[in-house]
Amino acid sequence: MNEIFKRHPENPILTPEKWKYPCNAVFNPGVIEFEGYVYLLCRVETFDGYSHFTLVKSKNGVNNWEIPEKPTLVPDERYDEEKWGIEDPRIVYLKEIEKYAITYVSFSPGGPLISLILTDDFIKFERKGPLVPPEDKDGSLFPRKIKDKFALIHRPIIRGEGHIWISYSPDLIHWGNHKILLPVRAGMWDCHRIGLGCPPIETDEGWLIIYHGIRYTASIPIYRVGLALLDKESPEKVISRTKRWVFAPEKEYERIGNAMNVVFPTGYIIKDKEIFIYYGCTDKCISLAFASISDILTILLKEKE
Ligand code: BMA
Repeated sequence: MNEIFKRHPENPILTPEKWKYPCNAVFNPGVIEFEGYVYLLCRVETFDGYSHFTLVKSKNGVNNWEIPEKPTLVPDERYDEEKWGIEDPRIVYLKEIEKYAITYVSFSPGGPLISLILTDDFIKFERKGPLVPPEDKDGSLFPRKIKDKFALIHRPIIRGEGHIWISYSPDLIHWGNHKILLPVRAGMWDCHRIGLGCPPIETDEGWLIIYHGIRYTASIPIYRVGLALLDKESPEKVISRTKRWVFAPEKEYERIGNAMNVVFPTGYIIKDKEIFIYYGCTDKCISLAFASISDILTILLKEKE
């Protein structure tokens, strides 16, 4: 298969062995460029099984990571929904309120749900609480309002089905206009569950969506990656979606770890017309893959629905 994503030769770029305190896993990071650095808000799992976030930074986004001695954000006991940990952050800069929005999974005893934290400096964090009830994961806001509303992509589990949904809000508190955006596809590689990977990326052709798709095999689920393109001003209109996956677990660090056969993109940066995707591998470590944006859009426009 002609792979459009190339793996970085230094993969995996971050592992638990590089951490400054004992942990079992470092994976599924939220990613943003801030003050000349690439910031990765990493999900870190400790040996009690709970997760928290640690912010690491690097000038080139590949190596020389500055890793702090202590976690950055730990579950807050005043918030019941964080009782079983916080997981899988996605970060966008929200133009209209001039703040960074971190959507993350807070693991309540009632199930996982998506919560919101706002920050403008990555030092002080303002918890805004849950956006949607459980069971819900893989949430990201769009980086700007659409037709005067904030928009959220998320993956509720309803009747056991895991489709990607879109919802809108006037104030980041009240959510409505819920619609299935991308359904699972019976019989295909993304037939069992799908979920947003990186936050939506605005391109000349529309919103680029990088998502993970799951198929259960006889032994274990396999997490692979697909692409979709959404209309700029009405993102619930899907312009295109790749039939085949564009990235799949192949390397040992993508196949064997805490989980097996998992590549799980959660953030990106753009440099010189290339997109760099940061992805969790097997719920254990973090890797980097890159592709040309024009190659990605060419594939998507060829597959227009
Ligand atoms: C999903 C999430 C991710 C995890 C993935 C693979 O449901 O919980 O945190 O990386 O499964 O195990």
